[in-house]
Amino acid sequence: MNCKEILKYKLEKKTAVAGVVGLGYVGLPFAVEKAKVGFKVIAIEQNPVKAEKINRGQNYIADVSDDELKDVVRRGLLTSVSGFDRVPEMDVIVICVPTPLSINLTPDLQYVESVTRSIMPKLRPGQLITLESTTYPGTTEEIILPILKQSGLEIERDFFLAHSPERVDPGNLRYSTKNTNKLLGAVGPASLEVAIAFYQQTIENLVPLSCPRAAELAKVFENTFRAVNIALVNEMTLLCDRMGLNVWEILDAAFTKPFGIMPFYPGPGVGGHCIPIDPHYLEWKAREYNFHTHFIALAGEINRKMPEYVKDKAIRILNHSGIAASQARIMVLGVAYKKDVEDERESPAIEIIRLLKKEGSDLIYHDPHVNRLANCEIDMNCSPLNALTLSSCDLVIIATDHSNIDYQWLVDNSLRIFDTRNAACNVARGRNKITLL
Ligand code: SAJ
Repeated sequence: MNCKEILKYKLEKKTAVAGVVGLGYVGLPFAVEKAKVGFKVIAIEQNPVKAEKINRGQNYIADVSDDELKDVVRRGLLTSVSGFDRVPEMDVIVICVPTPLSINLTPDLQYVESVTRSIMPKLRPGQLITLESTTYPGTTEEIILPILKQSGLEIERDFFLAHSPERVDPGNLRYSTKNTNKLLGAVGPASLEVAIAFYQQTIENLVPLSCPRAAELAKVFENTFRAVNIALVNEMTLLCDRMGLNVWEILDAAFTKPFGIMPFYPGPGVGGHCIPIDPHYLEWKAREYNFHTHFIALAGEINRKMPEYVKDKAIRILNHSGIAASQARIMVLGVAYKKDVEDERESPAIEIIRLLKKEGSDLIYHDPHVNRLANCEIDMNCSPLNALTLSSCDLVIIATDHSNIDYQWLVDNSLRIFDTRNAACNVARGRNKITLL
């Protein structure tokens, strides 16, 4: 049997060893799904704290079941290491590392490249490598493949390579790693065969495509679609503000149309590790083809402007009560990048805090999911959410609409509220205290 046949046999018999590089919101759920169906999984996590937690069966990703993690670790089906020494034991290696942007919005593939360079010297015949990180079309074949070829092994004969973009929606209780349709683009027919044999063990519906670039572009399109539509409703917000109209009423009305429209809602900005980032990967790559992606550029500009708009409107609200921003105490309620998650990466709330601090306001925050905010410019602990604290605040800005807040109680106990998420839409009493985005 050749390498492809041996690998397919191991995958069908579940004797193959799966490797996962990066135990974040993508890697850990994937590793647990693989272990649950009986694969031995070796995870490479460069953060020793995370690696140690996993080996103790301690979960740190909200979308992963604590009990399922404990069980697969106890059964020896999932272990975490911090180096690449055990790469030769792995039959499949799934790369799930971050693909951030540099400070000037260009792709930063340092993690993908460094992981690939660490794998290469230990690559052996019979291994499949798949990249799950979201990236620009061309990464798999232009960055990863040339590095792996330095091993002297032959692609499609000795080793196999594919791109299968993650589609994790943190906090989504309906769609998980298992039941979310999964795209698959491989560098050749043999790689596609083994990639299908690998993924079909844990993913209910695979969508094979013609090549890795098709999968890479389809994924970035998905997130660009969201960024552009979010920017559209954010722009409507700015217009409605000028026109003295309630954008939430307008959008709710428009979304009563039963066809040909899809609900998106304005907000204080766009956060997370995907929507504010992924479209700029495509924008950057398109320049290579002398192509300017107008929608991506405009959407990014509008979405990035929202925190400044929130800051300006907050100052307006305070002025209407004769309060100078420099004399005001403001609570930002909710700092995670979206509702019911604990992740504050790229959260617009952080930018709003930074901007209002620059105006001299005294800022505090409360978020039931985020105990502390610490980055280069901000170091704040979560303040308690009680009547005493609220009575000391001239303004409460609802920046994230977490479900576990009693918004009627909040309005009853606040002086004035700037609701950037329409989170208090069901509040009847005290609506005169509320200003909407
Ligand atoms: N947002 C709005 N208005 C909206 C929707 C979202 O302001 O109508 C904001 C959110 O508050 C958040 C940001 O945009 O700050 C991103 O929200 P999101 O839910 O679109 O993004 P993520 O990063 O949590 O998850 C997305 C996935 N979301 C959905 O499909 C619903 C999906 O695009 C990807 O699978 C995932 O990013 C990823 O990993 O790429």
